[in-house]
Amino acid sequence: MVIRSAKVIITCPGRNFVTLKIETNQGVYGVGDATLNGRELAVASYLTDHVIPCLIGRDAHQIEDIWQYLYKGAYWRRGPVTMSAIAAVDMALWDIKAKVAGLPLYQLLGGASREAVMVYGHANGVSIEDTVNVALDYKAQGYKAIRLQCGVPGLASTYGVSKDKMFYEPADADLPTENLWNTEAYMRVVPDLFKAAREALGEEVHLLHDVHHRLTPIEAGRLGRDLEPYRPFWLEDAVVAENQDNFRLIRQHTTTPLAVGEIFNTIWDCKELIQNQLIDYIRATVVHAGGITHLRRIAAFADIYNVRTGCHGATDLSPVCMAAALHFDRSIPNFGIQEYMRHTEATDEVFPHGYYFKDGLLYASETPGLGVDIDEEKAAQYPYKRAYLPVNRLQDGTMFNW
Ligand code: EZ4
Ligand code: CO
Repeated sequence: MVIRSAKVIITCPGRNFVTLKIETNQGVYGVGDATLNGRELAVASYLTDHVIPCLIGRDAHQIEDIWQYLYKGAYWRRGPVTMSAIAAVDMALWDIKAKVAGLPLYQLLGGASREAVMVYGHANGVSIEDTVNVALDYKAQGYKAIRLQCGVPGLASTYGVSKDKMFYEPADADLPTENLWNTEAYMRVVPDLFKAAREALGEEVHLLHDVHHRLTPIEAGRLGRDLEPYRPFWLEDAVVAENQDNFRLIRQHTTTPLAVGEIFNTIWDCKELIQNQLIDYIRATVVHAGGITHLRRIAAFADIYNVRTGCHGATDLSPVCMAAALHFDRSIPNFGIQEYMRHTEATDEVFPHGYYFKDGLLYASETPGLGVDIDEEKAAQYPYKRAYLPVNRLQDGTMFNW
């Protein structure tokens, strides 16, 4: 079975998505997510101009060899653009293989280690009270885990806090929005938020928080320690991670579990973090970390160091990536939790899928393949619209860590 053709489909049903569709000479096709938030067209070009010509005529079953060929053969390794493009090819080929086998993908990855996967939803509001009220709604909907973010007193806007309670889209403008940041005010409000949330929500539900890389290691150590009485499930992206030793410093000061990795592309971004047991959850995800093939390698490495997975699952991860993530999550032994943000109705219509949410869990599709498709006619109704993530500055104007 050889690859006959492949194309890139760009659509914007509320936000931009880039999707690769690979067709074989036997009529079977597969889809892969290639969306890189705010840099979508770079991956589209990488695929169309540089990868697709090398795929035509190859054996669609040789997933591992094609992965190695695209990674090692390019000479220029790693990076988000390259690894998202490789991921899209990898997802589409796994989709094809599972369709040919007549099995849902998790069956080819070793079968189910669990029936369904625990997800966390996003509760955010301008004030502590707002956020706690949204979290109570999530709890009433059956969520077992909830991420809490609230506005910082004195700051006009904060990344990670949306204006819309139902749908949250951080890539909000044609040119980047600029947010101002105040570490002291932030460090005061988050423990108060967790205290109020524990009191309102009780002991059972897991509570999470995302720092979005806005602290220094010693500040993160302090925040982790201040949150300990409320037993957070994790503290995410407490600091930037280019210097993996940052996490050693945090570890010395707190037992709050640490999660990082939504912007990681390969195992090399987290090798020291994992082998030195400096983190508890690795957040790398299918589309940005080289596809199912490479994410399985990361997870297998993490497993021997007691690190569990917590795949990124914000709205910029398309339903194609979410479908792939759920088969992966369902199969591996060291699954921890899966992030889940609802897509808009228009997105769900462009990407019909079989996975579904029930009682705080997501269930992978049981149809052969990934169990997700792209409706090309509907996709064509939503042309690409440039959109960027915001940038962050200290109040004196300095460009900050994040
Ligand atoms: O900043 O998806 O945990 N989730 C997040 C998201 C990310 C965006 C980046 O594309 O941090 O809001
Ligand atoms: Co995050």
